Amino acid sequence: MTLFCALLTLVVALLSAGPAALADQTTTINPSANFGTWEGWGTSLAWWAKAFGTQTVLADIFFTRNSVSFNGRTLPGLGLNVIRYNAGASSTNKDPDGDSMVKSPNIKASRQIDTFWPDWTSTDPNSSSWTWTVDANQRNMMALAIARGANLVELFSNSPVWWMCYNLNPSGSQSGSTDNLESWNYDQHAIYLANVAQYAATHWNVTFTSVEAFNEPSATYWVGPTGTQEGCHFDVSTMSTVIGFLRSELNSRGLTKTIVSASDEETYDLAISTFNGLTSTALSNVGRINVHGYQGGSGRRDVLYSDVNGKGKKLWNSEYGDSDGTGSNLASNLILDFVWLHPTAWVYWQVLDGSGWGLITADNDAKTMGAPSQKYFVLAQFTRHIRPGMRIIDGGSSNTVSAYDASAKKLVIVAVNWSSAQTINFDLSKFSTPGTNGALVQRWATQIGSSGTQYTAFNDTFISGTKFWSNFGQNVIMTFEVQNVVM
Ligand SMILES: *[C@@H]1O[C@H](CO)[C@@H](O)[C@H](O)[C@H]1NC(C)=O
Ligand SMILES: *[C@@H]1O[C@H](CO)[C@@H](O)[C@H](O)[C@H]1NC(C)=O
Ligand SMILES: *[C@@H]1O[C@H](CO)[C@@H](O)[C@H](O)[C@H]1NC(C)=O
Ligand SMILES: CC(=O)N[C@H]1CO[C@H](CO)[C@@H](O)[C@@H]1O
Repeated sequence: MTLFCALLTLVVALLSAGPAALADQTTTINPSANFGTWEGWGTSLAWWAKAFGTQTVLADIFFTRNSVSFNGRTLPGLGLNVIRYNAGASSTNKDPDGDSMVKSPNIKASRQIDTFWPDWTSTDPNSSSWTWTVDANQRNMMALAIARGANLVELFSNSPVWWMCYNLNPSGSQSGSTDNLESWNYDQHAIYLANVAQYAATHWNVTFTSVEAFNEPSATYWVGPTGTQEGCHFDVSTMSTVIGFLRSELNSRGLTKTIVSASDEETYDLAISTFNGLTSTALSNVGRINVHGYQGGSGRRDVLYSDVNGKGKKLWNSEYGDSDGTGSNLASNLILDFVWLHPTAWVYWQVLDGSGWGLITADNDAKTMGAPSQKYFVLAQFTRHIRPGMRIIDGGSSNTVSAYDASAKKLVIVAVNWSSAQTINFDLSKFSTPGTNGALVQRWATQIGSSGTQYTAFNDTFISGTKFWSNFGQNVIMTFEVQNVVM
């Protein structure tokens, strides 16, 4: 770089750095957008519920919005209302041929979920081929969640029961890229899930909203010999066949209102190709598309939304997880979902787990619990305020999401500033009544990072004409509730 260029760069930098750092951002909330009615926030049960399913304090923390005492502090309950119950694939018995399950040497005991159908002799759930006493902890947490208001309950499978698999290993096929469900067991996999759904209705007072037979089925990493979880690859053509069996097995048990969801692919892009690869018959039997959020900041969320919405199907982000305890990845990916994917529900994978993955750090094998991470409070900024029944509207910028509660005339805004501290103005002029001039706007703030403010409430923000504003520190996420707003 020449001296002249360096000087010029310095001058340009000085000129732009000053005003930009002080500049306000204005975002105009657009109430005419309608991205659907919010159905809820959730978590999968599975491993953490197997480990901690008897702990009512955890049910209070995750499934109520109460203030809950936990390890000497008070936590704002997250108010989750969606749960996913994992129908297990593992057991230790011998089947009638004398075969037993092949277990990957790498799978932790906490990730092996007991099956209700350990022996293929009979499909009759009343027969001795079925055992309904296993998996008591996960079932207990499901009951605790429902008693606290969880109202959308999905039954899902990570792998068919081991004896339905070619290699008897519920962690996947030998290569990971081929089907592991034996072709003569397609209907058995459907019978398994339909029987669990029916038994739950008659014996557990649990009505599953939906049943999902696959988990990240196009992935090639469900390798049995090295696997660390239950998992199974399915070709798209196999998915179409199994979906048909599942629909008819549910129907024949009178569960015609229980929808079939599919296909819980790992990424938005795989979800697009699977969605477009299912037969039209299979698609007609699918009531909702589930996708996982592991593509992070990439992938065509917009294309998936338009494909799924174009066929009149609902869309959920049914599994999101990351190892970033600061909440930065969660906030940025969740906002991308609101802006581009438009799911009507959003489900965290494991609320208790190790190394940054859990909202509360925990070891599911040692059965020890630690502290909540900043990520817990970042998620609270959304889940405690954007509630089931609200209409998802347009926050007007890539860092703002917004929802509207027509019956309460309440507007909710969640916004983040990823850069240096600045003021963000929220322009409500597109509402016929943008709140009351001078009225209080309640706000809550959480510092994205390794420490800092955790869902702190403030009463210091007021409407001025058709807008209000707030001063954002760097990487602070805030939620605002504006009353008396009319579209
Ligand atoms: C199982 O037994 C119960 C009564 O104990 C009965 O209502 C139910 O229909 C039976 N299920 C099947 C599949 O036979
Ligand atoms: C069954 O569940 C419903 C809804 O979750 C609940 O209202 C009802 O009280 C439950 N019935 C029993 C007998 O527990
Ligand atoms: C803010 O005001 C509301 C309504 O008056 C009240 O319920 C709430 O406790 C106040 N919050 C704070 C942090 O003062
Ligand atoms: C996402 C967002 O709002 N970013 C803004 C944060 O603040 C800086 C200025 O300090 C703006 O330039 C960014 O656009």
